[in-house]
Amino acid sequence: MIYNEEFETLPREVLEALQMKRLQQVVQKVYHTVGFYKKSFDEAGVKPDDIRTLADIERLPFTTKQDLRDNYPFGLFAVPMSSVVRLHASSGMTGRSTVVGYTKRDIDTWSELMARCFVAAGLTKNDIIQNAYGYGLFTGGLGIHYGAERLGASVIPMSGGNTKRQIMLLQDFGPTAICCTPSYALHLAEQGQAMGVDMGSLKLRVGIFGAEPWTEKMRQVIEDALNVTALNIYGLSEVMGPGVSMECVEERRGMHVFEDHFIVEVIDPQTGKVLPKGEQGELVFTTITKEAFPLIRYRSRDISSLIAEPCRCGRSHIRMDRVTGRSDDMLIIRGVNVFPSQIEAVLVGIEDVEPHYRLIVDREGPLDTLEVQVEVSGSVFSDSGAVKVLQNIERRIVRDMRDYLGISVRVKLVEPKTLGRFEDKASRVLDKRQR
Ligand code: DLL
Repeated sequence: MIYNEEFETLPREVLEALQMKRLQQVVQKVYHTVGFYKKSFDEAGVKPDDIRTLADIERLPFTTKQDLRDNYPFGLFAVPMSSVVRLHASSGMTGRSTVVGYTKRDIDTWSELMARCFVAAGLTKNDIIQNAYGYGLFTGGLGIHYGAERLGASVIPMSGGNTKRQIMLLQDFGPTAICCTPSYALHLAEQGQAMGVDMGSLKLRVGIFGAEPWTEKMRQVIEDALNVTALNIYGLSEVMGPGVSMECVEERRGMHVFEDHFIVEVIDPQTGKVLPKGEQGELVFTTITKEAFPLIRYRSRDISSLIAEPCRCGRSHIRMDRVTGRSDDMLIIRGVNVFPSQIEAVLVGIEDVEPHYRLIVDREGPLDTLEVQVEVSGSVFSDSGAVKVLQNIERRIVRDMRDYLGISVRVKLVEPKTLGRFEDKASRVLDKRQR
């Protein structure tokens, strides 16, 4: 089944002609309405009229996360705030997070693309969908919610966490589909088992998992534990949120990028050169229909490759392979994106904490864990009430990480000069997770 048969199966030449027309429109629009783009196009020596073929997209400069931060909060919006009906933001402290806006039509498009995802997963209006992505500034909760409503399915707006209640609703309301991060799906399976619930005999038949990298092996484990068909969904707030691309249940190999709304390229992250289809590199997205927050050649930092062969599901849209990693140091801890620099910014704001730290990322059962090892100043240890002071510092770090970054951490305070020092580029992160 295909939600929007007309647009999802357009013959490639027709699709590319549509992309071309929409690209020209968006390039004109941003050049004339967003100061940042006028400047960056001028610096690159390219005018909107120079974009005459799809290949000309390569002449346009990239946009980076740093550009978004530099224009925080609304500097890249292409419409007045009176036309913006929704804001979302990535995790992070004020000034570091990225803020995205949507017009009514943008929300409408997003809802349709999410509805396409559900239909690609084999769902219909007769399904009951438990949405365990977080509601709030994160795009997961509301993005999924609006799409499920557009489809006409029954949504359980459960949001993240509260595992016992999730399991109770899985039993009592009988959802046929669940949406959450893959690691949370594993956690649910384990907790359910521990509560004596037969997780394989629930009504669930489909799981839609994304927001963090996962593997074929994890797919197998989740499918066995929950007795579902597990499908991969991809998206990023900057480009829209969940629903930029989605696996089809027929093939389950690669996620169809909704190319009537986005142009996807893969580049060499070092040189910025566009790579031929099939080669691994960094995904770059251009939005061609967004009104409030159009993005030109946005460097996602996600590493993947494109699959150009036609898919047997009938969709003509190109597929992207699983995201295998990132070309920067962003960590994804239980679905929350965080940069080590953000953790550092929190640490340096705390008295008696030195800027020498290590981050140990691991996985306990299905859940990501993050241990922050950090040096405290020598004076603390000579203090007669050292134990109490140390406890307070530890508590403060845990609280600030939760409040500012939305992550829960374990803290290990160590004496000055006990963590190694770096002569070259510091590598403060030890990621022990096996993807
Ligand atoms: O994670 C949007 C989303 C919500 C996608 C729910 C899917 C389901 P951000 O918080 O902006 O948005 O994080 C985007 O998460 O650049 C990838 O690094 C990672 N990511 C998202 N989906 C996948 C996936 C949402 N299926 C960042 N596989 C992206 C691997 C993913 N990584």
